Amino acid sequence: MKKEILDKIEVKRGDVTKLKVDAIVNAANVSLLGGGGVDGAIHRAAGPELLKECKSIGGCPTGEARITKGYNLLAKYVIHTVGPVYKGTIEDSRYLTNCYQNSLRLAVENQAASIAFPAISCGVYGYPIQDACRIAIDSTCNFLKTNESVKKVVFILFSTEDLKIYNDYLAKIT
Ligand code: AR6
Repeated sequence: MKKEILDKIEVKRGDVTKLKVDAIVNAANVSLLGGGGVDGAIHRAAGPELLKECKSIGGCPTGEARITKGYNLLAKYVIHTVGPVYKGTIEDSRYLTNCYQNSLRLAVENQAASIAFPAISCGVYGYPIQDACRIAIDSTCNFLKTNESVKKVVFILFSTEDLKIYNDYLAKIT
């Protein structure tokens, strides 16, 4: 992968709700009405206005994305995407690829130059982190090849194990 693409990617350990980027991505569900995991953390940190705006959207199909304001978060926007519940079929990877592409597309449309992704589908939804990591990085790199307005993509991982998987994959494609 070209250096100028990889230079836009940052991988780190931490809590996505604490990041000061233009947009953070939420691993939501089709209702967009909140839940556990990173979704719960984002709603708690953003405050009740976020749920109000989400209710007005009326849901989001798997693989698609919707944007709201960030309210009490440091991020200006929250991009809510719905990852697949892992079943071990070919559709899983297609849906997960769509999540990354559609989230990045919304960032571009809203002039968000920096965006942070948690590991979509890798918690409750059971996606194996190794496979999900490859999809996250490959689909992001492909997107960045043709869209220059996104300057920085952060992959924020909750555990050191997940962080290592991302760093190892990045090293492999460098
Ligand atoms: N910052 C960064 N990563 C986090 C954080 C955080 N604050 N909290 C958890 N993670 P999950 P999913 C990691 O389960 O698998 C919700 O109930 C976590 O360790 O949040 O897409 C929704 O409403 C894991 O690696 O999302 C849906 O119903 C990753 O984020 C369902 O869960 C994703 O885990 C979505 O499941």
